[in-house]
Amino acid sequence: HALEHDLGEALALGQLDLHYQPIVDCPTGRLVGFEALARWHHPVRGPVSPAEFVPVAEECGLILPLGRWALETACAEAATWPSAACIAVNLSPAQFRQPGLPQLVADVLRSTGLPADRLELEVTEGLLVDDTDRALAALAAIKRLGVRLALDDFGTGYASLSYLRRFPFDRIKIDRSFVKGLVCDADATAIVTAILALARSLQLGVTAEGVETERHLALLRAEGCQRAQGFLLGRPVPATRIRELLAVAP
Ligand code: G
Ligand code: G
Ligand code: MN
Ligand code: NA
Repeated sequence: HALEHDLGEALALGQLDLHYQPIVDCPTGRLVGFEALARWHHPVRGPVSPAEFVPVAEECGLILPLGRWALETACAEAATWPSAACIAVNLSPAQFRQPGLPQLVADVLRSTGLPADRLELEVTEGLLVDDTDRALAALAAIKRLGVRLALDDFGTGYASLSYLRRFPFDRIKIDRSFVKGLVCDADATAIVTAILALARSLQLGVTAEGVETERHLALLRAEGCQRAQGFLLGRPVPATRIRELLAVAP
C-alpha cells in the first residue's frame, strides 16, 4: 500500500501536524477547550484527510506511533496555553490493544506537566465491541489518573445505551450527522433532544458536534446542551492561532 509507506515516512520525518478545533460552552459561548485533529499534507497528493489515513494507520500498525505522537504533541501544546482550556485527543480502538496505554497517558502527563483534569480522551464505540473487559480495565485505569473520557460519534453505533451504563464516561459527543438535521429534520431533532435528556438523567456532559448554523446553536441552547463544536464556532486551526483565540475569548 503506497499510502501506508508514505505515512510511515511522514511520521518518521515529523511531517504530520495537529490542528485544534474550538469547543464552546453553549449557554455563554465561552471558549472552554479544543479538539486535536491530525492533519497530513502529502508532498505530492496534497492534503490527505484523517478519515482516509487513520484507517490505513489502524490496519498497518502505524496507529500506535501516530496515536502516541498526537497525544504527546497535543498535551505539550496545551500545557503552554495561558488558560485552563481543556484538550480533547482522539484514541483509536487499536491503541487499547497495547497493554501499556494507561502508562503511556501517565508518562505523557508527567513529561508535559499538563494537569490530568485538562485532558479528555475521545473513544468510539468500536473500542467497546471487540474486547469489552480489556477496554473496561484500560478505561478505568486511565480514569484513575484523573483524565476525563468522552464517547465520540454518539448515536451512530448500535449498543450505545448499554455502553453508557457499563463504562466510566464523563461525556458523550453527539455525532454531527444528527446535528446536521436539527430544526429541518423532525427525526434528527427528536434524536438530539432525546440524547440531551439521556445525558442529563445519567449526569453526563454532552457536546454537540457539527454545529454549523445559528439555528442549530439556538435549538441546542434551548434544549440544555452543555457544549458545542462546529464550523459556526470555529474551524480547526494550527497551534499558532490558539493564543489569539484564547486572548479574545469572552
Ligand atoms: O478532522 P476530520 O473531520 O477530517 O477527522 C476525520 C476523522 O479522523 C474523525 O473521525 C477524527 O476523529 C479522526 N481523527 C483525527 N485526528 C485523529 C487522531 O489523532 N487520532 C485518531 N485516532 N483519529 C483522529
Ligand atoms: O469524528 P470526530 O468528531 O473526531 O471528527 C471531527 C471532524 O469533524 C473533524 O475532521 C472536523 O474537521 C469535522 N468537523 C468539525 N466541525 C464540523 C462541522 O461543523 N461540519 C462538518 N461537516 N464537519 C465538521
Ligand atoms: Mn473526536
Ligand atoms: Na465525532
